[in-house]
Amino acid sequence: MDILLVDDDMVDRAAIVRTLKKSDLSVRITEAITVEQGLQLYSENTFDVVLLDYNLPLRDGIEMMVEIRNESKNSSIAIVMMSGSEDEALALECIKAGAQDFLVKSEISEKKLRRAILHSTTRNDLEKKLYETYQKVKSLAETDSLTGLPNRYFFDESLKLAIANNRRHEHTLALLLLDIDNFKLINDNFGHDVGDVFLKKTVSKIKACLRGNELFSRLGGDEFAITLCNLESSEQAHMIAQRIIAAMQVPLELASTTINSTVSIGIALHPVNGGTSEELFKYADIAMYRAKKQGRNQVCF
Ligand code: GH3
Repeated sequence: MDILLVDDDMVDRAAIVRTLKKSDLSVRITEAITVEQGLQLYSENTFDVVLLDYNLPLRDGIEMMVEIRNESKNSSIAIVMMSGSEDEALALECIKAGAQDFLVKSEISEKKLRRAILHSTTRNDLEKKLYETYQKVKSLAETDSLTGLPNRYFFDESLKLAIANNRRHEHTLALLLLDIDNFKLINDNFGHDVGDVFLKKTVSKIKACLRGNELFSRLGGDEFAITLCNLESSEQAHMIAQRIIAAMQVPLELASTTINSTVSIGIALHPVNGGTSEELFKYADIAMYRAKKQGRNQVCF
C-alpha cells in the first residue's frame, strides 16, 4: 500500500512511520512537509491513501484535500486527516470537506491507524461504486434509450438554463419542434422494428445538419426538439430548419426498400415569442401544427 504522509512536524512524522512499520500492513511511505510538496508528490505518483495533518504552514490540510479532490487524477483517493486538536467541529469539517476519517494525533495507536487506513480505503471504494452507479442511473434517467439522444426531462431542464443565460446576453434563442410526417404509416407498412431503425437513421440525418453545440432531444414518439443559442437573427434558425427539411428529402434505404419521409418544423424565438420554456413550447407547437395543416414538409414560425 502506497501512503503519502504530509506533516510538518518531524517528531510526529517519525512516530507515524514507526507505528505504520510496526503494523501488519505492507506499506511504502512517502513523506512531505508542506502542502506544495505534498501536491507535487501526489501529482507525480500514485498513492492509495493520504495521511494529512490539518495544521500545516501557509496552507492547511483542508486546502490540500480540496485541491486533490478537484484534480482529475484519482481525485477520489482515501484521505485520513490528522490533528493535534480534539475539536469535534474540526473533525466534522474535515469529513464534510472530503476526508474519509479523522484521527487525533495524541490518540494514534497501531490499531487505530491500521483501522483508519483500512476503513478509509474500503469506504472510498464503496463511495466510488456508489458514485459510478449514481452516474449510470442519472444517464439512464436523462437519455432516450432508442436513439441515445437526451430525453424530454433533460431537454426541459437544459432549455430553462439556456433561457436564463439568453436573458443575460440578450441574443436570440430558438426552439425548434420537429415532428415526422405520417410516421404511423411507416410502422403500419413496414413494421415497428423498421420504424425504430427509421427513427435512429433520421436522428443521424438531423445531427448531420447541426454543428454539435445545439441541444437535440427526442421528446417522445416521432417528436424532437432542438435549442439553438446565441443567434444573431431569426434567419439563422430558419436556415437550419430548412437544412433539415432538405436533408429529409434524401430517401432512406431500409429493409430492402426505399422509404421517403418528411418533417414539419415549428419555431419559437426567445424573447420575442415567449419568456419561459412553457411559452416557447406552446408557440412552437402551434407553429408546428400550422406546418402540418399547410401540407407538412415545411417550416413555420
Ligand atoms: P402526423 O404527420 O399527423 O404527425 O402523423 P403521424 O403518423 O406522424 O403521427 P401520429 O402521432 O399519428 O403517429 C405517431 C406514431 O409513432 C404512433 C406510434 O405508434 C409511433 N411511435 C411512437 N413511439 C415509437 C417508437 O419508439 N418506435 C416506433 N417504431 N414507433 C413509435
